[in-house]
Amino acid sequence: MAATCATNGAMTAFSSADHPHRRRNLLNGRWVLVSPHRARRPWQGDRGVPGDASGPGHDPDCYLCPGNLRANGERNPAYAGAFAFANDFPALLVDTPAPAAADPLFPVAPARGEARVICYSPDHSQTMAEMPVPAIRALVDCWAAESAALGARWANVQLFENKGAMMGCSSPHPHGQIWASDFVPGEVVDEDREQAAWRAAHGQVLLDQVAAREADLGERVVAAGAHWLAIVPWWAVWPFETLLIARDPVGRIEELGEGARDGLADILRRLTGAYDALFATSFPYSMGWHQRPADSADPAAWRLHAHFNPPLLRSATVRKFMVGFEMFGESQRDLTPESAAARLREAL
Ligand code: H2U
Ligand code: ZN
Repeated sequence: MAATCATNGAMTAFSSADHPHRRRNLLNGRWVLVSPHRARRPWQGDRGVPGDASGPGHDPDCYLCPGNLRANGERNPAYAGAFAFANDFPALLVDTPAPAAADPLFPVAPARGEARVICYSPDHSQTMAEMPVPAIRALVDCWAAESAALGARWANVQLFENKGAMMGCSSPHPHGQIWASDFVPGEVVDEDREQAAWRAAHGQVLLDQVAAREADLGERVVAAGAHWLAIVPWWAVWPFETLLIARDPVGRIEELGEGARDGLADILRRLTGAYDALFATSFPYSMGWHQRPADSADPAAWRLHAHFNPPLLRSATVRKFMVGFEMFGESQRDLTPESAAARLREAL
């Protein structure tokens, strides 16, 4: 019996690099199961080979390239930097009838908003990892202008990018999306609640404390600058998930000063470059900004940040699936956040 216990690890001292444990996400309140011992299991699944990601700077058939016709027949201008336009197939509409009073068994609420698309640059083939830093800076300014304009009209402005076919991206032309809504979506509601609760309990801004401690410890840091810190968070769910935290006291992207905008362009280039280098592929991800919504429970508790959630696990084609326990229980990971951060640092 004693031998069984020892094999299970119950008799030895706890090591977060070896023993299963749960970590709590302080931003959304949910738990993740970490099972580092499982990283040693054999893998006979898909191995695959990466495709060739390079291509022409302009594609005459692309809906997003400058001067081309979009799917709805509108023509893109000969734009030079980042270019935003109203999504031709928006998920939210500005003006739409409200549903009738609710039956408690079939809860329903109105949903209005605007959806926009941002072409990162005129170059059809340059992903963020390949764009020159000044071009990324132009994208940062575009995000900020869009967020300010939409934030004046809508309760929440969600900036995001789905990159790569694996993440459901519909066009290889580097682009992101904006969904602005008259409601605050669930993820932002959770972060608003948790950040407010943290400041009420500790008297400090949660992400300021996280950034200061992580910068000090270093083991989960991927890249750092005067205005930004990129870490694999303690509670990361995706194998190479990162959290990019603003170190200035800002809650929205349009509040970033000149230095922080330059710094953001620089760290985005380094972080996405490390991702591409990790498995020698144009690294797929879904990235999204989280910023202070209207009617926040505690506006001062908010710190602007971006999440990068990439699906890849072992190679350019072997991805993590959120199935089984993850789907029916809670999120789980094998690779520790600490070793993921070390591998990303090596790829910088
Ligand atoms: P995704 O690749 O993340 O799906 O984003 C592309 C968006 O671009 C998608 O929402 C819009 C789609 O509706 N789009 C246009 O608005 N016009 C077009 O001509 C093509 C695609
Ligand atoms: Zn294009």
